[in-house]
Amino acid sequence: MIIDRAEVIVTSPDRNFVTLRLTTDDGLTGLGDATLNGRELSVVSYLRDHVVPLLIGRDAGRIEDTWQFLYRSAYWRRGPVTMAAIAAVDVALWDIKAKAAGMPLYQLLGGASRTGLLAYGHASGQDLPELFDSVRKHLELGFRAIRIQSGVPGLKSIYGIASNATVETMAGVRYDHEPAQRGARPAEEDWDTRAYLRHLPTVFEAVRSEFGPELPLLHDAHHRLTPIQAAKLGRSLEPYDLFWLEDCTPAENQEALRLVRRHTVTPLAIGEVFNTVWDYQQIIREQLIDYVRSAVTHTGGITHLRKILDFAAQYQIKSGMHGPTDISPVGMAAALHLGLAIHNFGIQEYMQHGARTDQVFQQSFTWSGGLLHPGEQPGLGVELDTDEAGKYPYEQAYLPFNRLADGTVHDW
Ligand code: CS2
Ligand code: MG
Repeated sequence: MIIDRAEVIVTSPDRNFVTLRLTTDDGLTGLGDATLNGRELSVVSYLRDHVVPLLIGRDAGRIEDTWQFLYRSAYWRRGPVTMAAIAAVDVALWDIKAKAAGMPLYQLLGGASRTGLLAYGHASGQDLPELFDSVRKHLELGFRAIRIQSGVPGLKSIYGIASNATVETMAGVRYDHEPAQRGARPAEEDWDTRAYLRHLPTVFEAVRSEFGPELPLLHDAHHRLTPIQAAKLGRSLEPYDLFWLEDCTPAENQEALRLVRRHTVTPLAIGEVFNTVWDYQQIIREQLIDYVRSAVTHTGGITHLRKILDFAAQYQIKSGMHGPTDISPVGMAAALHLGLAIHNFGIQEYMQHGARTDQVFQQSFTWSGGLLHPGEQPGLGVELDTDEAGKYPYEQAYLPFNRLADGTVHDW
């Protein structure tokens, strides 16, 4: 199986997506997601200008060798652009190998370790009534775990509140929050940590009294707190028994989590902006997190993320793969196949894509009883309709950024 064609397909049905499609000399195709939100074209160039010329003529069956070749021969290692490009090649090759074997990819990865994948949905609201309404909508959709994001009095617009952006999904339900806004410049948002720290525990108190103690509840602090503020938040949320508190503090300095861990037993999830195992070494070895948040698309593909999760398993740390709308249906399918096969699966994030996106990407995953399953099609189970994709050219879009009241740029 020799790779004799490699295409980088950019489309923007409901948002921008970058997809690599590899075709072998015997006509098998494989897809890989290379979408890096707000910086999509950098990965397109990395693939088109530097990687694609190296793939033509290679043996499609040598996945590990191709991974090592792309990682080591680049000389410049790691980083979001490189690891998204390598991820796309890796997943496309796994798709081809599973198709050649005539089986769904999870079977090639060792078979199913469970009947389906518990997934969480995004409930949000500017205020409690809107939030409660969103929780009820997600329970009606079958979600058995829910992420709670709330507006903060005094702040105009903050991360995660769906009412800020609307796109109709297949099910006609309001589209979850799409952070990247189309336009020539990133939107500026305001932030006040003390107001947030005062307000959030009251939100969880209200949600627990409205929906009871059982429902698994998650929250994303989205990298905005210092370690001691994160410790304080984790402790103040302990009475509400969160499934996890995510990205409580920027984790470039992995040591920062020691301070958080010292003060709270609220489970911690980190890693969606990480790209390699080296970003996790200390926080896994020192048991400073409970969930690995990396997505296949941003962490060097199935080949590399599986190694991170195998490392994490030694410390009883589980997966909590990133699954927002900027992970394409191809990246999502890869996450579902890997998640079904590994033992230390924790939970899967599931934001529904828009109706146009579902036209461009034909998918075979299933959603029932609050569980996702990748389906039984050979390979990933996703096909890309090139003509449909061609209808939606790339549109510049940026993630917002934050400024504090005194004008200081802050983590968004
Ligand atoms: C978020 C993402 O889903 C999440 O947990 O952190 O929505 C994140 O903001 C986007 O993926 C950024 O592109
Ligand atoms: Mg997050």
